[in-house]
Amino acid sequence: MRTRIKELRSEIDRINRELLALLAERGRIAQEIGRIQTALDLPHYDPVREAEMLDYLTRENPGPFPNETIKHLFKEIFKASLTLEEAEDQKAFLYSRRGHPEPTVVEAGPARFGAEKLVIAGPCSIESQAQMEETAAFLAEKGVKVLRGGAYKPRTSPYAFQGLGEAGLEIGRDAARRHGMAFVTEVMDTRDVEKVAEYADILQVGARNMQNFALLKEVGRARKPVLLKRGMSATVEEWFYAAEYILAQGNDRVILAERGIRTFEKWTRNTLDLSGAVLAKQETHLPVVVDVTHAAGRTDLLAPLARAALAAGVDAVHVEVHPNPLVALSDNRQQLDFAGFERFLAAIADLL
Ligand SMILES: [Mn+2]
Repeated sequence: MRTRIKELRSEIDRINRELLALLAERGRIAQEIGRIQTALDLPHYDPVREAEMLDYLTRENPGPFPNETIKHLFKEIFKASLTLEEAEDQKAFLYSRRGHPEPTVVEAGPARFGAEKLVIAGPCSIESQAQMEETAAFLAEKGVKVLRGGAYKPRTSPYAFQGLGEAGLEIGRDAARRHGMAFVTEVMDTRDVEKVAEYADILQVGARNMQNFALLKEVGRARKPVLLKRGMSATVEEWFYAAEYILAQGNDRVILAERGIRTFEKWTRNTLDLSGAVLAKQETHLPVVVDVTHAAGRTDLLAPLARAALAAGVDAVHVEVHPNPLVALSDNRQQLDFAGFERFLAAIADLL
């Protein structure tokens, strides 16, 4: 009896190998179909075709497996084939590392994103010439190469401080220039892109605008690097597709920024999705920034989160710094004062 089991098992092994060869052949044919569908702009998933296949498979099922089992097994094969077809398309995405293995370096003023570890720092909002001058002088002295500051503020309440607008842009640019820094600031409206690009070295698309496709196309046409923040409820895939909108317009200088996503957690303002940031490094060739200020929303977590992000391989960390956070016109509970920033920098210095 035992020899019989051995014999039958060697039969099973032979059939397994035949099934494997057949699956491989099926996979290659599915890939070929996928390539043609892509060329013709046809969808890969065809529910009618799947229903037809399941129909004849169950009709011609000789047993002993019941039809439900046959359906289940073949549905898995269909799903695996669809994944293969979609993986082929990934190569065509401009953001994808598959078609662009070497990392992209984005230069902005003295900063080289993707080629060196960087810190982006500055106040949430640009409030006055004195505030920006004081902050830029302090940060430049600490070796920070990129100055941030918002002139157009997307505020949850329409009655909250909305930013200084063009006057703020001028203040930010001048402070950065005086101290040899690059200036990054947010643009919220397609009508402002040209104007903001005159002042900024890097255009920021904020989390709330990540799927503002008109804005993405407009900054895609601008001749300035773009810092694209991930939407607070956006999947990693949606974030990459947003980058694709910019890249597809011919602007290849895109920097991705993870800034925390919305979860059920209440002790932090958002939840830092470090796996999303690492995926961005692995799946795309673009530089990746982690914004610890907006991810945590509390100053006591900034250094540990920044350490984790840098150790995980991201290119830069972003942190808000204000000469006097208590009187800041926005985000006043999460910005660092100068002494706090010095401690922050000391805590991450070995990873820069
Ligand atoms: Mn802020």
